[in-house]
Amino acid sequence: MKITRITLREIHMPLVHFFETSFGRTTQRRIVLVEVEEAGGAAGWGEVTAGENPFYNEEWTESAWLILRDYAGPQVLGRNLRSACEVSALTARIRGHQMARGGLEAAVWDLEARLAGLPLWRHIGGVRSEIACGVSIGIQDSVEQLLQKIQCELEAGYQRIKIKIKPGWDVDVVRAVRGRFPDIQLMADANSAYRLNDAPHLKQLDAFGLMMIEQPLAHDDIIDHAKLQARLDTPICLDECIRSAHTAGQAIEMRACGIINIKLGRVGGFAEARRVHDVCRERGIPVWCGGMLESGVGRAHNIALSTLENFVLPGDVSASRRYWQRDIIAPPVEVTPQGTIQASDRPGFGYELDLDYIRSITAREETLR
Ligand code: OSB
Ligand code: MG
Repeated sequence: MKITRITLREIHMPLVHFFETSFGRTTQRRIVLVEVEEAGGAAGWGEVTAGENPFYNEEWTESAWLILRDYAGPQVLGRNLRSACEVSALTARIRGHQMARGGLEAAVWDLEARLAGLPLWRHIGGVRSEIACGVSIGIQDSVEQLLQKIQCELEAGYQRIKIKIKPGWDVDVVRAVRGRFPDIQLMADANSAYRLNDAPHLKQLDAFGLMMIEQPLAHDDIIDHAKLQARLDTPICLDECIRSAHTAGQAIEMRACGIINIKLGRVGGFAEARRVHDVCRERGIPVWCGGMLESGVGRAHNIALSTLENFVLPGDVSASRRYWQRDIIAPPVEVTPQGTIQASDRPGFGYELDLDYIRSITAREETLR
């Protein structure tokens, strides 16, 4: 597999509804897509999951573009790869920037699956053709609006509800949701909005039977999460803190969490995501697949990842229509009335690219040869 061309595209896609977390509100995505081509003319596609601003982690659209163009791309271009497994090592000299590196890596996995004539999910070692889906619901303008949204998503079939919390939108909101929906699988994601001092406040959440509380403390602080977990009955799920199989192993050893959210981009691609998955499986830690408001390309990759054995909890992988009026893949990702997504049996990530639409929303494009 000789990589002869890498094309970067930045596309702009307005969200159907704004998405608000403790670190801010997003209304329009600026997404970097990576297309890799090999000598025989076959192509693979990946998506960089970085946000528009360096607020979730240190990466953003602009940093990803430069890392891909000036560092990660040149390391892979012209190489004769024996396997997609090599990509991560080729760019390992770059400190951090896993999302940029991961977008390129995922594109090569897609390409390799296509060349092998296999669906990506089988190519990475997936064990199920149907995945369980939950939704992540952002901070709303009112509690009533949030309750209405939850009602809608439950009617659509989604198996679990995640709500975003932050100081001032937490205990009372969770109480209201539990009051209205006593039996649903419910969890809360704080995106690092609290400090260890807030432990007594967060302890109140133990009363509501949450499946987990996701990343309550700082994005890079495993030790304080361990201290907090010792004081909470509710399992902590780490998101931002888990950047590699190594950090996952450390978090588990420190008892900083009972559950781990694996995001393909955050850990730098499929090879590392599988290693995180394996570490968690060996230590009895269940995992699920997180989302970053992906377009169809990243969404399709998340579906593939979710078919690995230890993805035993519903993930934040949901239908295209929750995000986009029109997705860049055809058909769009749809969810069954049972709240599942069927993995495609077509080669590669399993969907057609809507190239005309992609062209029409491309803000910049650059090809490395
Ligand atoms: O913490 O999981 C998160 C979106 C952007 C940044 C961080 C997160 C999220 C989500 C959205 O929760 C998940 C999705 O629906 O894609
Ligand atoms: Mg999260």
